[in-house]
Amino acid sequence: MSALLVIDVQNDFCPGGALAVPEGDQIVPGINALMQDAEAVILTQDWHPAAHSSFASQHDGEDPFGMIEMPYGPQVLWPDHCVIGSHGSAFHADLNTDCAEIVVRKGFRRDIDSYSAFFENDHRTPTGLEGYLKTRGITSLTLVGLATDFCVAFSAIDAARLGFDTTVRLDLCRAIDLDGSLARMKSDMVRSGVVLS
Ligand code: VGL
Ligand code: ZN
Repeated sequence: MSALLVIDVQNDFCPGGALAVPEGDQIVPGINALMQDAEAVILTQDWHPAAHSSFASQHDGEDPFGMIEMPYGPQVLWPDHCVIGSHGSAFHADLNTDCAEIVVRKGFRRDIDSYSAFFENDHRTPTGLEGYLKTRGITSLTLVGLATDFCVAFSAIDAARLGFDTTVRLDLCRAIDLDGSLARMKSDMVRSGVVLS
């Protein structure tokens, strides 16, 4: 059985949002269409407390898009985004969320970020999605959403490592592309066995 995994199609990642991904909203109609044919639909939602440690605003003298060292490794600092319950954290109004069988929220612990839908940024703390998929007999995943080079790529690489047949539909993703991150993450995905289509 296969599932469509829709990553973080939220207002803050769309034009006008706090961490807007160029053309982030343009993928919504295509994702809605793909949902109609999917055997199962899973949505993820970036979901941060207001004082989340990935926010540059929480670190004196640091600016958004800088890097810091966290106990679990290097971390990009972001503008405040996807604060729990805010308009920015809501799904894009045109996304057909009715199809979703489960919504996985991530990044809700103040001290650790979570790009991947499977593990937080320590690459150890599970979200529970692996168990959900495996107990449902889902073996194959198609990923779409935002952003290609962060949450989509981290999720796809973890999915492939966990043994799922994993495809990323690049036409239904858009990237932040910070310091060459898109090219780097595309090659990391291919190296991990992710099919880019
Ligand atoms: C994301 C940066 C910070 C994403 C989430 O959805 O790709 N990127 N939080
Ligand atoms: Zn985030």
